[in-house]
Amino acid sequence: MQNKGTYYITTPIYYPSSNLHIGHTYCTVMADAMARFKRLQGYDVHFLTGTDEHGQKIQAKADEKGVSPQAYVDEVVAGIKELWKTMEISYDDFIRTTEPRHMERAQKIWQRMYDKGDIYLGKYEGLYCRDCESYWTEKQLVDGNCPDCGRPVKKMSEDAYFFRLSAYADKVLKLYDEHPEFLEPETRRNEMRGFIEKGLEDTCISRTTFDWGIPVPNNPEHVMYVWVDALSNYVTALGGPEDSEQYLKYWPADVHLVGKEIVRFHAILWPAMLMSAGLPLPKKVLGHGWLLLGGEKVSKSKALKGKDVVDPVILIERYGIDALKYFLLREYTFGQDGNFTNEVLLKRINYDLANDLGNLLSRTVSMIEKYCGGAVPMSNTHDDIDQELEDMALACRGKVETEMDQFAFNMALESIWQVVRRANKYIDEKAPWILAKDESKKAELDTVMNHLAETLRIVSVLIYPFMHTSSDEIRKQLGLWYADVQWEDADQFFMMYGEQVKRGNALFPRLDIEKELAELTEIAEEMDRKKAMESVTDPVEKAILNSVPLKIKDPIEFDDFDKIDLRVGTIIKAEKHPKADKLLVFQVKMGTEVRQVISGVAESFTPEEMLGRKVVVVANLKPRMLRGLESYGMILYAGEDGDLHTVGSDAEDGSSVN
Ligand code: ME8
Repeated sequence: MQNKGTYYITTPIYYPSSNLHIGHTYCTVMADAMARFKRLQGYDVHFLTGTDEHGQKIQAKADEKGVSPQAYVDEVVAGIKELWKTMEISYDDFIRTTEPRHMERAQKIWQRMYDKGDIYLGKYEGLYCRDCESYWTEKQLVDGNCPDCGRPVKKMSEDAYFFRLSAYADKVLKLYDEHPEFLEPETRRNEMRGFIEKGLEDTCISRTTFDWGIPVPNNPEHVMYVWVDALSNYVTALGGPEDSEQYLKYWPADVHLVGKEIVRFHAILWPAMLMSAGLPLPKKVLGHGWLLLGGEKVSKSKALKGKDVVDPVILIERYGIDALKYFLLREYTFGQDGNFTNEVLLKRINYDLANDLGNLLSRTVSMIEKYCGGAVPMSNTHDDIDQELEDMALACRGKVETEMDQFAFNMALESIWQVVRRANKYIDEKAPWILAKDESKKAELDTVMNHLAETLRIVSVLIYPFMHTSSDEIRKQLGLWYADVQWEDADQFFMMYGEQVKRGNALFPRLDIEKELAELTEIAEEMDRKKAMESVTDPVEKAILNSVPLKIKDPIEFDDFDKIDLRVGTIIKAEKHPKADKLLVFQVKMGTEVRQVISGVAESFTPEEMLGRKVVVVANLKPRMLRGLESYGMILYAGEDGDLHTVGSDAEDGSSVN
């Protein structure tokens, strides 16, 4: 395979403030699919992801938990790495901003900017959102709150270093003009252009109010603003800014894939920092849209209220990695926001994966086993329908390449699924089960089987970047387990003659959507409750939130209840029943009347323990003989057999209990 050069792709480095959700997974899955696609095409790919571990928010989270910030991030980062491992994310490097390799090199980038004269000491006053680590002006606030996350902002004032961002406004605009491909989609470019044209002010890039950050060179009272620290990761992970093998090989990055809310940092601050530091600029910043839940961004900082599970770990456990990856890549249009619901996920799994792809595989393999003894036959005949399927399958690779060049994952998958659906239709049109009944149609039947096997082989190549586990399974069932996936093989049609197919498990079992939705709703509600609990300190509120309905008997009418006459009484005599070990015999004084009442509580109480106790008696229960002695009523007890308690009252003997 010819080497096509290098390809360096990055995801944002995520905040390890808490576990990641489906939104982070979305971005990483896109980057992974692109990295795998480029590798398959023959590029020398470097795929970087990581974690952005400094800043006040992390420090505050650690304080809340009573652990050091480092211990806090270590634990969350371990979970993030575990998630990527479970999802088989093929990153080449994982950068943590607390690693010395990053911290030292980020200081070098700072120093280069300082030496250029672009960093100076001043005073910062502004409205700060701790959650977004951003300063805002009064005008930018929405209803007095942070325009990004909607949380309250705080007035802050501190000595701070400033970066001469204003000096780079024209240069960044020129970059957009000369290299419009630097920032896509176009809507984001227009937004950023508008933002810059309103006037760029110098930006504050150090903090003194906390110390969980990279010390500023020569003035360790200050730590670097977390965005200057974080953005540097794309260079530091390679060994830059100093010349090093990886840095020279992969920098500048081919693409920084980021969510639309952080395009501002990547398309304004980052190129300005790099220009100042005298370093080459990345080739492209690509802003993707958000996954929404009920119209709102899925996010870590807002407690979620809803019935949809957004925890990727749970979804993967239930439906598998490929189902989730396929869904994320197929359902959403790059650059746009899209609603996430469990229902659309489950429908995609059933319709596209179980019905379309899974069926095509199981029908093909079982028919080859049944009609051809398990070996893929030669294609000896040929008609227009065969040709149409062949043409469509062969044209697909080019379409996928074009669509992937646009990051149109959904369109690439749709193109592949057009082939899958065409192949299923081909089976219905050719009706092999009828051909099989007629000896004279054997050659035609062989052609059908051959075309199906070849089409599936091409599909197995084309889906590899998106869902490699399913690709492997298809190839196993087609008897191709021994052959590596080669991108060029999607351009060949007749490669399968003689391969031994073998039926395996269903690729994607069909789901009972109603049942799954009910279970997911239960899980989501339980998670919501736990999340709400985390922020509640008041014990009463905690108890109310924790309240789980009791399992109780069927409701009764008030009239039914009113028939029961409950009275307070005092036990004035207690003794064992002469003929029954489990029974105690009491004389209970209830106002004017003293009654004999017998209870089966000898395993919980001695007669002495019961003597003198106030109890509540069901006074109008019909009398009953118990081993030769009459009982006139029933005493109420609480608890389980063996651990019973009397139910008392301070009220006078004989009083009614209502
Ligand atoms: O911003 N839909 O980290 P972060 C789609 N540390 N994507 C989403 C999403 C959603 N609802 N929610 C999050 C940071 N994302 C900084 C980045 S980079 C130098 C520093 C994805 O943990 C999306 O890619 O808040 C977004 O940009 C990223 O997670 C933000 O992750």
